[in-house]
Amino acid sequence: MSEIVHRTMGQQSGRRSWAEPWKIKMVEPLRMTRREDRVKALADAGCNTFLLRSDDVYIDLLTDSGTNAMSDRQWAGMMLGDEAYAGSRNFYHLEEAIQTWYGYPYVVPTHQGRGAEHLISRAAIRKGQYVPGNMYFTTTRLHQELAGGIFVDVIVDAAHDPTDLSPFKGDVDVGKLERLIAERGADNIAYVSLAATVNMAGGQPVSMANVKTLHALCQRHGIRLFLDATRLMENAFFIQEREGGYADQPIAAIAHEFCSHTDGAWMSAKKDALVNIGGWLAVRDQSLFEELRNLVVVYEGLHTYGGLAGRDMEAMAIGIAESTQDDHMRARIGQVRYLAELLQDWAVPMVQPVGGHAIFLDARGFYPQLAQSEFPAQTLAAELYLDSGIRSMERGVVSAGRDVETGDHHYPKLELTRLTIPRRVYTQAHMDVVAESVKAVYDARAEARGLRMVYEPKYLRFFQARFEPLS
Ligand code: P71
Repeated sequence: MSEIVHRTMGQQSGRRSWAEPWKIKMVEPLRMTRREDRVKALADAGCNTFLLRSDDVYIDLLTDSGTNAMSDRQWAGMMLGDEAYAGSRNFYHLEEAIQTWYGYPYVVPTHQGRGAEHLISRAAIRKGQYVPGNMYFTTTRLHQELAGGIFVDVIVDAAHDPTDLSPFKGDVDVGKLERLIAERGADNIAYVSLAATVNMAGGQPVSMANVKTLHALCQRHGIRLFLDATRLMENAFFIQEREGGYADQPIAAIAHEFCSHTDGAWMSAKKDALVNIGGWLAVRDQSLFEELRNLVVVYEGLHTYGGLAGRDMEAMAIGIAESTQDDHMRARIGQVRYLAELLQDWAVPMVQPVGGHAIFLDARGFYPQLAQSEFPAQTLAAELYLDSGIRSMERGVVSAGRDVETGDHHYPKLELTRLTIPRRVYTQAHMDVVAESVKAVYDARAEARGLRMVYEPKYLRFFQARFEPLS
């Protein structure tokens, strides 16, 4: 593990400049489209950006999931795939990387994050138990509910306010959690589900102080604390920047310390870990591990590949190490901030402070004339695509789905459209194009009419729902 925080060339000389710590070796052409093509493509896609063909997209900010550019070392690792059914050497490299950088002894690979969420939910939730978490994530909550759990949001109130500037808006409100434990009894809490950073809150971080307090509280009550480590390295960057005592500690050490306060973690490696596919689950308890290792062979594949090719595990092992590098993370989050600063100059409404992986535009701020049932964030995603072929993602009432008890829409406080930045993929000039397009859509905000949903699938409806413009 590196012991020092690396300074950029600019910082070493007291200058403001910095740049990406890599150069480009291979390029992929982008496709420009004309407005009339985009009108047709959007109608064919039922005004849902998930249903667009990527060939019809110019700059793809749908997600940072699986969209990363791999390094030359990762591609070299792909050639070293050991595609044995059992005991692939790449699995042992991955296991060692997770033990080294995250610190958990027992590792189960999965094909991606939701594969891991499925297994941990099945193994650790009894029907009717509560699962407190720092805001929901779509797939996480669904797997908890399918296992019979009842999700309870215990995030701090500030997380629900896009204008609140608190530095750690991902923190759990310890009072809320204590009240839940007092009301329901520790035995009726399956585990605490802690995500760092919190995707749906805008990529907001959890502080080290908070995870320490949570760990102590959970230990007092005999409740396990499991971490969604999907963007933990980004979270560690914010701790280094914002929390007293961490400025001189490398991200790697901060992340390791964070994990030391938890009983286990799962990860969608398609984010931080700089790969296109992969996930894992890792725990400290041997008997839980044995159950998970047994379940993985039912749902994913043998416990030394979990639905992945050997080459995927090798790329992941290398990507995990790269994700811990301070200069990598500074450039990654620096690019997100560059775009945010351009938009702030034009007073475009967005979640503040800006998080690690994306800009979350505040669709209510764009379209005060629309009711939430007219899908303001979905409308904004459609308008952005029409303007310039930029693809974003709705994170509002459509994503929140319906209440399992009442069947009504969940109406989340946050009605957001996410501009998600893939890692090491786009340049600063692309960010300029995006900023100008967002500004143009913002300037035309008074004309937006909203949408109605004309098709709604049963699970995770945002992926496949279809809409038509309201006239
Ligand atoms: C993102 C995704 C991918 C996604 C998932 C569902 C709807 C839309 C897009 C995936 C995450 C995540 C966190 C914190 C678990 C998963 C599932 N995020 N935890 O943000 O952000 O991982 O996609 O590998 O199954 O675009 P998976």
